[in-house]
Amino acid sequence: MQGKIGLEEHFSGEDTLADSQGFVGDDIWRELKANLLDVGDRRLAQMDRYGMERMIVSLNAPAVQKIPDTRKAIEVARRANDLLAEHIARRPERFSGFAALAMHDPEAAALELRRCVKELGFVGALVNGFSNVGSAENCVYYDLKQYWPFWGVVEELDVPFYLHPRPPSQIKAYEGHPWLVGPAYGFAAETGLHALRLLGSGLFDKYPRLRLILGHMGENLPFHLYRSDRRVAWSPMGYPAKKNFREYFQSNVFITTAGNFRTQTLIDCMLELGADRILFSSDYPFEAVQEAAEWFDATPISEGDRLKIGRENSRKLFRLP
Ligand code: GRE
Ligand code: ZN
Repeated sequence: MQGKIGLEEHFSGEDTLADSQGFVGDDIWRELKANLLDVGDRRLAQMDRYGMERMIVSLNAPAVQKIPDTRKAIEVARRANDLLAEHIARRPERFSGFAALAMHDPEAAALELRRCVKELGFVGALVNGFSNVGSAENCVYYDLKQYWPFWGVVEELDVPFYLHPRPPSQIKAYEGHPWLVGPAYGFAAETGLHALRLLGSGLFDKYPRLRLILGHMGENLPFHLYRSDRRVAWSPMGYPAKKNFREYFQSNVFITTAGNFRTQTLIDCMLELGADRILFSSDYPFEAVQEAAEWFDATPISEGDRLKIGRENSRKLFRLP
């Protein structure tokens, strides 16, 4: 399929580059590093070759979210956003941007998002999970009440918020099994839990036009929705939200195919959520555009659904040309 749009596609400047190094061996790192730093010919060659018209580009992980010092986090986010804007200005017909945000300070995050949308032309935010505020031990989640005014600004700006993984805060459970911490499992466990915290907090009752995007086919949640809904409905612990998780998934949540190029999983997501809520992505440069595209172009779904997932859902969601 030609004209695909991807929205979990990362870059880095020098500030946060080292954050991606620990996930791979030295041999892979040399190429990954070059791919992260380039928002130009290197990635355009891949996009051209495999029918990807546009990438909505975002900063690598955990980056800003892992910097305990609030002032420094704000500075690093701002520099990353300015650098991304320069990259996009060179090829605006191929690249768009998501804002990096220092969620440590919800007011500053709202201001930076407004600047990125209104002045830099970005189409939303991508944030790498909880923030370490003040120290590496203090892990702050965004369902907390101090974030609600921030979410009000996201709704007002009418742009989606992509909740992207980072390694889990509850690292004790992974002790002795470092291979589990990253994309093998910990990323999804952490991010799925954070998403359920947001949905179950009642945040989306207060701001019903908020849109949340999850990568990697929804961080395991589509597979688990039925059970989560059935059990919170009977929980004696109380459940603060007005609707069940499935209803929020049908009105407020989108998922992407980033890093999860599996037809069986896609079909489950289509059965649970419908083709209108699924968006093609690759997770470049942690994944190859080639693998994402060759799988997606051949996966046995209708051509109408392929067009929606590959392009049209994103075009509408981000008001792209
Ligand atoms: C990602 O962005 O999803 C990612 C990383 C690091 C390793 C693997 C991966 O940031 O998928
Ligand atoms: Zn990613």
